[in-house]
Amino acid sequence: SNDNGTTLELIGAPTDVGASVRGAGMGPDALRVAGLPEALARQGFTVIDRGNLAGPATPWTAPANGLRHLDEVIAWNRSVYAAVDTALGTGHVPLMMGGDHCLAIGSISAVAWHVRKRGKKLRVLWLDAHSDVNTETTSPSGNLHGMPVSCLLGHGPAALTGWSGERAALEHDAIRFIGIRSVDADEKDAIRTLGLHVFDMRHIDEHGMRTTMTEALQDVDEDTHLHVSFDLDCLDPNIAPGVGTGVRGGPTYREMQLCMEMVADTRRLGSVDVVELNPALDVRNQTAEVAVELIESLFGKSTLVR
Ligand code: 6HN
Ligand code: MN
Ligand code: MN
Ligand code: MN
Repeated sequence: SNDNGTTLELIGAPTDVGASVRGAGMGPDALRVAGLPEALARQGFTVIDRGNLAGPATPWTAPANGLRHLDEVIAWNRSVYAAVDTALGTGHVPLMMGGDHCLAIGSISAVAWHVRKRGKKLRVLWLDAHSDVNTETTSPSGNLHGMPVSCLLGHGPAALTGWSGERAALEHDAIRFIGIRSVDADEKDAIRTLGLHVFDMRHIDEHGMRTTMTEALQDVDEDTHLHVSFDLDCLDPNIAPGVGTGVRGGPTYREMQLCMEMVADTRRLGSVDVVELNPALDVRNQTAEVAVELIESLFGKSTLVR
């Protein structure tokens, strides 16, 4: 048979609770409509679609103490944490389908716990137009999808930071940002203070995606667990209009496909988030279809002819 021995678990987290634009809650079903489970099964994976997690409705209230919908964000992240934890505990590769990017807090916290328990090294690739490193004091919006990196580094409300008894899920040098081009003034300070490793669009323009990915994947070895947190607004809005906070000037289709292929070449991919897909803003589900094609590349579908 065509079985490659790896089981992928698709986990839907249908919520826009961390955003201020409605619609990301339809993301998981749009990915299914675009054929994600079938595409991965064609590549030889055993695919288990866990369906959609349940959680509170988004109340659409104003931020309180700099944070919008904190209780609901906590509830959603707890169920994401539990589902990702279960998948990893069974030896499966979790693919969390958001939903907005605040859900990476629960997802990556679960990943970090398993990686630590196994004595492995974690490398997170944060593919995004934004750096998502705001806090309740710096955020211009109060939206928690702009704060997951801070929470994962231990800076944020207690309920979103101390997941497994550790202060922080991530050390600053476990993460690489790729495709960044919209960073708030205080986020720039945070990037400098925390010593984060950023490959912004200017870097990709000047050095190309090949060099950028070689750098971002430096020191990845057989003991490394690679996690890809793929915010679809990383892509240029020309090919991915279906996102709530799009920013012009992102990677082309082929640049992002090369990025994904170079991740696949490491054979160290262990977990994935696909977030910020907003079908209400999409054109004939094209962003979901582009996402499916890029995820196929991420899991090893190659454009190499030889
Ligand atoms: N995302 N920096 C802005 C904010 O509100 O903090 C935008 C964040 C966007 C977050 O796309 O995952
Ligand atoms: Mn993001
Ligand atoms: Mn973003
Ligand atoms: Mn460093």
